[in-house]
Amino acid sequence: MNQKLGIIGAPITIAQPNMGVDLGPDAIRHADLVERLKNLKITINDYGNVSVPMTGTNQIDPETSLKNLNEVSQGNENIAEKVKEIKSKGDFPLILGGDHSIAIGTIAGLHHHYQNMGVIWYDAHPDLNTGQISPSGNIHGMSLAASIGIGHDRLINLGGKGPKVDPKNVVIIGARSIDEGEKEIIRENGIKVFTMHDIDRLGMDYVMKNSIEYLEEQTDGVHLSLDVDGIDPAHTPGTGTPVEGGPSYRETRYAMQLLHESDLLTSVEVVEVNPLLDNQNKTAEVAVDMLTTLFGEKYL
Ligand code: 4U7
Ligand code: MN
Ligand code: MN
Ligand code: MN
Repeated sequence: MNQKLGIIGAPITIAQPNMGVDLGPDAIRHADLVERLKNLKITINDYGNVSVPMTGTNQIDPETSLKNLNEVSQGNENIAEKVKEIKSKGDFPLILGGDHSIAIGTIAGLHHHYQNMGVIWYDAHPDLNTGQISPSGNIHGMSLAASIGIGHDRLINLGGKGPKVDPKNVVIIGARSIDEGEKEIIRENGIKVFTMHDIDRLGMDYVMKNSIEYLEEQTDGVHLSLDVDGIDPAHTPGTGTPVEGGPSYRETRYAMQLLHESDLLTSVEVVEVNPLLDNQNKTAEVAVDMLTTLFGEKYL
């Protein structure tokens, strides 16, 4: 793993309805992210937060069936630009969300640097909705769809024309809340998914090693998109769409350890930390434990 890290905050909040995800980057920094990474002898450039539109509504636009399309697109264009720029400098991009719509921007920014990039989507949800099939109209539930070229043109063509990732280069891990329309998209596009049942049956060790081997063979770079609601809400309560029955702190931390050992990842984002839903800032602390493990922090 590249030992020069470029951190950017991406505080989009209006692709989901709860107040407070825009404070995610600050909450994660407050949980000593930079200090802990520096202890690992990693060089850090913190570029601060990208500016994104903060005012939206909770109304679904009848024409697009989406909420705040213009504002979410604009914010993601800014994120894509910044990610592209720090990647060009040779930094390893670490993006702090913000709601999960930011993946549209980060992946768009990254895709300029790869021919065949892969994505690990660690999440309770597959985020494969479109305006037509979404039960909510919230764009944070559509970001993976947009990145593989499904959904509204504005989202698909953000930061460069067309799909950014081949659906065959995606592995979803921890899914346990999959909408009916999303199930169809998974089947039609041959997306590799390890649901919670798969993790229970096979164990996290097998699931991660299989995912790493699968992506290693066919990609030239792998982005980890870590939604904190992927982890069981017992450990990460401060998030807007928690789902019971997720992988534990230990299982997730072990998954991060295996990713560290594999040296597979070329960029990382952590999203959906909402400190207003968690007055202990426990969720951000867990996010930081996962990130430092990913970058080589050991128990012994
Ligand atoms: B997250 C949901 F209906 N699928 O689309 C939707 F359950 O980025 C939730 O994974 C989306 O947190 C959650 O609104 C988006 C819902
Ligand atoms: Mn998500
Ligand atoms: Mn989620
Ligand atoms: Mn969520």
